[in-house]
Amino acid sequence: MKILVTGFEPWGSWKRNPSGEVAQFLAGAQVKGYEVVSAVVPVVHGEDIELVAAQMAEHRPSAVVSLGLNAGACALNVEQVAVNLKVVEGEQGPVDLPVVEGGPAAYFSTLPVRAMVGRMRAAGVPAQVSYSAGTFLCNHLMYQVLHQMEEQEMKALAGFIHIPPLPEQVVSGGQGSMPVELVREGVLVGLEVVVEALDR
Ligand code: PCA
Repeated sequence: MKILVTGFEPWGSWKRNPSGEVAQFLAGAQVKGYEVVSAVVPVVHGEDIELVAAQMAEHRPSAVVSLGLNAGACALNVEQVAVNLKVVEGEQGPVDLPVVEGGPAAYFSTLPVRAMVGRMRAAGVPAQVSYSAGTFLCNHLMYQVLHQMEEQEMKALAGFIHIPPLPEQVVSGGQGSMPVELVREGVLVGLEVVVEALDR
């Protein structure tokens, strides 16, 4: 029994991406009888879901929990919803495109979002429910994973957690920040709640 935890590679001016670092760190962890497998995903539309879909096919995880950096986050943001919208830079400015042509407007996370936030907070890790995963890669990956699960009638749970920058990254544009140890602890507590939901 496995849980797939994904994070992203550094991109643009972000020379470190704590989401990928935490995903990597958690590889091999045991959460109440489930083994964590992890993947670090490139910040490229298309390559993100390609890699995660391959990991899903290989490991057949019971849950997919994806992590991503949000420069504006001051707490772990457990995402409630992924929308069928990606905003890309065109020659004349931003362009709105669907993540999946003809797909539903949105998918709700199938993780126990509110319970995860409650348990993270009880463990002393700042956390909140978030109602927007943005319109970039993180929302894109969350939407695609949920879409594939729906299309392929997979029983697995899936969702997304946005994490704040590292304390050292506040100078490079971060608003909030969180030490990586605290992020790991919060994500682990969140995974415990996910596993409890699976076993129910
Ligand atoms: N955060 C970006 C993409 C990669 C990452 O870690 C996002 O929020 O879309």
